[in-house]
Amino acid sequence: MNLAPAERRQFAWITVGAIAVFAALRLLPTGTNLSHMDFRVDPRAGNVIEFCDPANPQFIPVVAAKSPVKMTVALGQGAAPGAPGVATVRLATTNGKPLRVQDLLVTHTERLHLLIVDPALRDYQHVHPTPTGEPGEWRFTFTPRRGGTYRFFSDFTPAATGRGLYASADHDIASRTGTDEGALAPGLETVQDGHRFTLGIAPQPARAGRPIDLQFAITRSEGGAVPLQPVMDAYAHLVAFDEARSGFAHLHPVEADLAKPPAATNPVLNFKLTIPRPGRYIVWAQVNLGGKETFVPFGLSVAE
Ligand SMILES: [Cu+2]
Repeated sequence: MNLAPAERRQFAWITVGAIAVFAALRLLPTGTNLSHMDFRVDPRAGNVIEFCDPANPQFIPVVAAKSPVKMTVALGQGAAPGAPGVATVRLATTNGKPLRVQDLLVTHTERLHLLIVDPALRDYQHVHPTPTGEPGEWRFTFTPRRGGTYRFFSDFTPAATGRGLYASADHDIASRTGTDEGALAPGLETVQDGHRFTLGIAPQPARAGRPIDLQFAITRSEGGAVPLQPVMDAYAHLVAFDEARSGFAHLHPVEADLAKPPAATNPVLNFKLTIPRPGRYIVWAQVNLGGKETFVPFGLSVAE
């Protein structure tokens, strides 16, 4: 590049200007008033939630572990099986500081993920409450499909720590019918909405405390391309609950690169999971099929 002295000066000034703007932006506060100390849990409390390691996803015992964040859920009039109602979530640190928009980082396209499940693990919903403007208050429309004590698990990442954190709260939904078909007992293969969904498990049987490989696959019942599209920055999300709803594991495909979609006619996605206790688990898969959010349950037995 042959520049005249005037052009060269201009070039230098633009460079200096850009560096100054960058430095100034770096000095701006990130917006959060919370520090990592606000999310500290007294280690003497025991059973502290381990921060998650995305390379080795674990089952998180949210209920038993002491969360440094207290969560409550309030339901407005109207939330009944099949009928929508306004639900308000409040999040605050145990020392009383509200968790506002600027206190949470965006993870998987959202700041606050709520995983909601009924006692029978038949109605699983994944919602993203939006801030109301009142510090620490978040709102969403909730339509329970069933009655019973619903459990709401929140999944978020405080800006102060940059690490995933969890909290939970329960809320009763009065059942209109009073009938209960009991626990969900799905297998490892489900046909739903014109698609066949399978979950492969290795090794068989899966064992507590050992890494489990899950292989989630979809085919179209009539053949042809599966209209699989990303949802929340992944081609599929798997969430595993134990029967007691003591916590959950939230898994994302090993194939994390959205620019490399899985095979069109037979998409296969691999997941890794470690479950500490034996028992029966329900794994809910969430996918986007041609713009339609689809949820598919699988049963997973974990041996001693
Ligand atoms: Cu996810």
